[in-house]
Amino acid sequence: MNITFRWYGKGNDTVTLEQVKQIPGVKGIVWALHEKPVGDVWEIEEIQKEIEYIRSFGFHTDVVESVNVHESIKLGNAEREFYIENYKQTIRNLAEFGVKVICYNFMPIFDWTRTEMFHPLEDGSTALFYEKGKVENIDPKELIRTVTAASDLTLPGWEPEKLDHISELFEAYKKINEDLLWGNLEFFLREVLPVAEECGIKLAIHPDDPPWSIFGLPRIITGETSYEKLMAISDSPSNAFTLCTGSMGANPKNNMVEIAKKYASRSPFAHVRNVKIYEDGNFVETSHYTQDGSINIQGVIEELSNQNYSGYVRPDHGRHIWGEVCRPGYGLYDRALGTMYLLGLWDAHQVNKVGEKEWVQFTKI
Ligand code: DNO
Repeated sequence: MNITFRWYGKGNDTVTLEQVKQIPGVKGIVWALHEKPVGDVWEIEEIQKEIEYIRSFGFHTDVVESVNVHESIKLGNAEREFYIENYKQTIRNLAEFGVKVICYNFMPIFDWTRTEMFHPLEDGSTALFYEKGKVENIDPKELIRTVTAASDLTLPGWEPEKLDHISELFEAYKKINEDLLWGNLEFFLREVLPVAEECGIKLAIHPDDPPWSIFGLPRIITGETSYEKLMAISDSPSNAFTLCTGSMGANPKNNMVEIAKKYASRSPFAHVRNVKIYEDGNFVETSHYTQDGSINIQGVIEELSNQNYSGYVRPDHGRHIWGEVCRPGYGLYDRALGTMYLLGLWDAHQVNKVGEKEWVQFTKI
């Protein structure tokens, strides 16, 4: 387990790399060029600048989250060829700097979706909240305004410019059902996977968050069946998954321990976080601690440890605690606590597995 921490860039994050450096066990920074418009090529000089800064703290830069996919590719329209070529060039440019994993998603229009960014929890902290009934009734434009108003910083997937094209996009997606979206994903993968493979990069698709259709838009990366379908598209080692316990696990039918058991070997990257799911389908994000939510985080880490998982793992969204003012879900404190929980679970399981004597040697390596 190679522990990483997501960071949004200098001037675009309330957390500094000096602070991240003090969280035990963090080896790498999960990064992206967040200022780049979706679909533009990430140029060598821009990548180099970001990477050099992160590496100057002794962190690796193996994982990028995300290189977002332009809507034309998801819609399969005439412009997709252009954007696919750009995507390929970005992959090649990232490979120049030794990037190993690119996380991406294939959600139409909206990325992660919540109705409240700072929902009060019983312990006095706040967290991201999803109210099913609200999403069923709210005007999507209103939701974009609510989400983007929550922070002055860029929120990936929630670019305010989206508002300018939202009606056109909804109109275009009227023609796209799940099957067609799968077809467009397949087209994209057939184009980019050979390039990724040649570059030694894994393209790790992120599950839809939440893993069900919203606003009548199709969502297709929702559970085990989606993984089976993805594997049927291509057996390239670059055709990979991002295992996200909180996204896929928001549907209680998805047993994340079983999913980790089956698909961790196809997942070079894992997001580990907890959510508390209510009977009405609402959910709230909690601390990473298993007992605080509905997802068996302990079981997931034990499963990864069983497999001696060597992929990249990051704590994911946390609560906003101790008065921290930060971007929604991405404060320092709760993700630092989450990191320690994940490492604790891992170490405890590993020690049981190999025995105290070997463990001591193992940690020395
Ligand atoms: C939200 C994140 C997502 C994720 C993308 C991956 O906090 O989990 O924005 O990065 O969906 O492409």
